[in-house]
Amino acid sequence: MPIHEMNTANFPVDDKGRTYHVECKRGDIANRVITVGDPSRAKALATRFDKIVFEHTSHRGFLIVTGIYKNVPITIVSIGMGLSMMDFFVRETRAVVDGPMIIIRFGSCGSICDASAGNIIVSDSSYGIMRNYDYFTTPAKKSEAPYIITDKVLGDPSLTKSLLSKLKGSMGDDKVFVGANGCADSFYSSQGRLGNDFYDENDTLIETLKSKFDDAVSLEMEAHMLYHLAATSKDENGSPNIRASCALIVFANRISDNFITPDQANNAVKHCTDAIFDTLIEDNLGGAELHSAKGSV
Ligand code: R1P
Ligand code: URA
Repeated sequence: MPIHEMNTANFPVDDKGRTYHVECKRGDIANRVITVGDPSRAKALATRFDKIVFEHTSHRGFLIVTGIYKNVPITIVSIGMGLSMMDFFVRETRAVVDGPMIIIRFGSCGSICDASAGNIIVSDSSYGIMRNYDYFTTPAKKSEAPYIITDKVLGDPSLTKSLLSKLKGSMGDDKVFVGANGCADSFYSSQGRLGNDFYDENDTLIETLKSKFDDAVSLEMEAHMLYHLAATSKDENGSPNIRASCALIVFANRISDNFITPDQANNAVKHCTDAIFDTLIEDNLGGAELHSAKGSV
């Protein structure tokens, strides 16, 4: 449904057609989008634009930067952390963009494979890991598992293939890994971090994930929502109109317990920027006509 036909109860917009949380309106967002968690990562990526055509920070902290790279408009949006923020971002940008969208998440993760701090993991699929809330507070549910683990949802295979090969080209084959990402509803309990302040029952969680998925490589907090919404998106003919992929900088190795330094993190962003931008502009959006942000191209 076009945004001007939506009523406020279903989809609040202001008098200029700006969505309520992300504060984007038609023309602000390109069909090719990079989403990150941290606004400083968004700003570092944006230095690669030849020209910036739109920049806005919403009252809820979403930062949008739309720019031109090699004559093609790309939008970068930093969203903060977690499933709800990804949901706000995907739904509100989708509502103001005409035609197909491709979205690459450039985030950070904990590695549960051989990838070490500063390496990159490309998620060819993602599954959800959610605390089974009732297990902890409803005695009758104590026979259930403490964590709910969903099935995997695939990222877009062609976008993932292109992203993987470009990242290997710039980082080196041995620094880029690929596999299934676990997307958790907590940085702590549902990523298997142990602590004494809460009943979490998560000491075998990482082993459980690895035995359920033999390609389990990483843990973070947004990719499953992105892939789920891409898979359930629909255009006016009922066909999906969002394709997505995901590259994650390893911030922590959860097995060897090392954590990234600020220099390693900045380096990883520098080395990945062209690979991500080039993946986006080389994709022809399924042959669809290009819709430009701010009418630039
Ligand atoms: C947790 O520290 C945050 O880092 C990861 C997680 O998914 C979570 O959002 O990603 P970003 O670096 O993109 O925020
Ligand atoms: N982000 C996460 O969600 N988990 C980690 O361990 C590191 C970054």
